[in-house]
Amino acid sequence: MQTSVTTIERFILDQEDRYPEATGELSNLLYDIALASKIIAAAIRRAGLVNILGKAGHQNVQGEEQQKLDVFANETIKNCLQHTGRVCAMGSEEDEDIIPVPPEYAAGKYAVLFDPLDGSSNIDVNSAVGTIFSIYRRVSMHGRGTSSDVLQPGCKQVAAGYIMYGSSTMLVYTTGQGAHGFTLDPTIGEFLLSHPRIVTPRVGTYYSVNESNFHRWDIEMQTAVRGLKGDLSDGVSPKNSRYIGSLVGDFHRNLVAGGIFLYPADTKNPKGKLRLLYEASPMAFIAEQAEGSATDGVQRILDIMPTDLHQRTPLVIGSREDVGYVADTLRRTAARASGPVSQPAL
Ligand code: AHM
Ligand code: MG
Repeated sequence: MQTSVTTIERFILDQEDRYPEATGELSNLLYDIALASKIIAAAIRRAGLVNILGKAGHQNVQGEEQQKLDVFANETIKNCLQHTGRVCAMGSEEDEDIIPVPPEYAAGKYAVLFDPLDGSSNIDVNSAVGTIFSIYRRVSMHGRGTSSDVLQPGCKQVAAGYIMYGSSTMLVYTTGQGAHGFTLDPTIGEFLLSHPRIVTPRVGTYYSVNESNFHRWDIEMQTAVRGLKGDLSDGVSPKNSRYIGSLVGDFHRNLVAGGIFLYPADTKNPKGKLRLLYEASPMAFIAEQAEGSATDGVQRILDIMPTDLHQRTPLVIGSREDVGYVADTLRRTAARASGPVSQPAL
């Protein structure tokens, strides 16, 4: 029987030891999130048994139907964070406005953004869902947090991660020292290090995109996706298609096995569907730490300056060379279309 394991607590502490000036607050904040995720994982596991599945009966700020587990996950994370004195403000996919810590609690030095239960349309069919989080150091000087604390570009994140509630529960996070993965051992209730320093292949096997939107994309994106499938003479070697419709599940598979995930802008979602602050930016931080990359098609995701808590962005993320291929193809196709020969030489 194996007796030497690395718990997430020990791993975070070991990383913190490299910084003599560290106060331990960020480490404790990460444990708080790990605790919240264990509570959510337990609820998801029991979901079919305790009749917690189904619609909560109202819509969230994006006009989408909330599931009961969305509400539960959102409340759980807020309850695990707001009283600790480590957080000044939060932002959630499920809340319209920023959430300053309640006045009865001390305000801390971090702002946390999260999507409490991403891919929740998958809940009723028992497929992978996840929690995504992003942490910034506060920029406001004192008191409860303000929108300036949550509206920061992704390159200012001090930590980010996701928890995938799949066949097992996994937590992947980065503090800028590589991306590391932990698997929850349900028998002891601990996250154990299972994927130290994840490095995603430079060229992936998979492409992941909702291809039912093909006719809604512009010609540039249609050309790039055809290239990923190997339909073009200047394309890449053909990739396999894999798409769950759950960002955490699709991203995680491609991170580990190599691949590219795309959620482009389309005529229905002209700015893309995914949210910059609590979906694209944290995933982009992890991708880059795993030697992958992320773009909106024009600029690096981590350089986008947010103006709105729930702002959306197109997202192309994953293996570095594949993301580069898509960005180049978008550029080249646009240049050809606006040049003297308007017909792309495919
Ligand atoms: P959600 O935050 O409402 O769950 O939506 C985000 C999800 C992502 O997990 C996933 O990548 C995408 O929406 C799938 O969208 P679609 O069903 O349009 O392919
Ligand atoms: Mg979401």
